[in-house]
Amino acid sequence: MFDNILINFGLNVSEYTIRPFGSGLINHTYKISDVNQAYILQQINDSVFKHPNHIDNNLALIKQYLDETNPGYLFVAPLKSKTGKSIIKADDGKYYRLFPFIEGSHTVNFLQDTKAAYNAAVQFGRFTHLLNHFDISKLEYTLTDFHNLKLRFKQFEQALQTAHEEKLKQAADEIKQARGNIEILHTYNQFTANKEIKLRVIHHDTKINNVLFDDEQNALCLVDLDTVMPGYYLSDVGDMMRTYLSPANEEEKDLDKIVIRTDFFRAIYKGYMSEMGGILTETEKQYFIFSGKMMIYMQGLRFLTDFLNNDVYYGAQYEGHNLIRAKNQFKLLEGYINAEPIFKEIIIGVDKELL
Ligand code: GN1
Ligand code: MG
Repeated sequence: MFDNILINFGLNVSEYTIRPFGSGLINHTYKISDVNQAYILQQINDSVFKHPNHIDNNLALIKQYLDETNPGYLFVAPLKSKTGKSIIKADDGKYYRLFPFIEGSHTVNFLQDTKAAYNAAVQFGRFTHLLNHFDISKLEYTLTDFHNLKLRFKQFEQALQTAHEEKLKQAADEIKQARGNIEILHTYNQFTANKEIKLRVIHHDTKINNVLFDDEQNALCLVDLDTVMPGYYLSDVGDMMRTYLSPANEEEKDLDKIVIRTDFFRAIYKGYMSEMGGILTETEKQYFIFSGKMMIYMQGLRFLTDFLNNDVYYGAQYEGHNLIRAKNQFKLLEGYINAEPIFKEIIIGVDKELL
């Protein structure tokens, strides 16, 4: 099925084995390997990313900038085909890219210790740091309004209008929680109106499995770069909070397993600030803790909305999957809010240490 694509990249089809790879929800990813080399082949989900060439333009511009300004930086951009294209429309009408597989790397789905969390936070901070002087007006928005909480809330309200009655009943508690936390949306509206909060080059999907690690838990590089575009740093920090603090992830059904590990908050703060502390404005820094609330709440809303919309976006592996995911995220949100006083103390402590 992938023969023509591989031929386009000059690979000898008969020598390669192909198997599904990773655990992303949106794109389809495969590892292609022969005895000597390996690649990552990815089909872009073009019902989500309507303009795959926008992704390509962004990555090419950023790659060029980083190569010029920071030659040693590992930025895993798609490879070019024999005809010089880094995105190929295959016979099935879908768009594909080929990436080099980074030897000696692996991804993790669960964080066991704070070293990896710290290293990942440094990597995400470094990325935005290195692109601090990059002209963001050159970048396309690969997904418009991707982390626009106002829009996500509106989509939730629309889903309430169209959802089946039975689903509304099943999700009654979560709908209540979504409404009960509306103050998060108000704070979001406040900071987006504040001119001191800058748009920066942001990754927008800082889940731990979007970082490649070596065997010593050093973060080698970032992957899943399709949502690299202008945004608020709160998106990146907030999604780290969402995915690093709890030992159980968004798929966990046993809500008792969702707890907040405050030492991981410390690792994220310390790691991210080691790169971005000198760059963020004082006003931006004031929203550091808020970032987690914003992203956990947004993800809870997105899963809940998708449940109400019959799983059209995320899909579902079992009945009620997206409702369970929403429950999970609201439980995480509750834990996060309860831990806020501790987070404040941690920030004061780390700031003193860094003085
Ligand atoms: C999606 O594709 P993946 O799994 O890396 C989603 C993120 C969500 C995440 C939840 C383009 O990311 O925004 O946080 O699922 N990406 C898109 O697991 O919607
Ligand atoms: Mg991913």
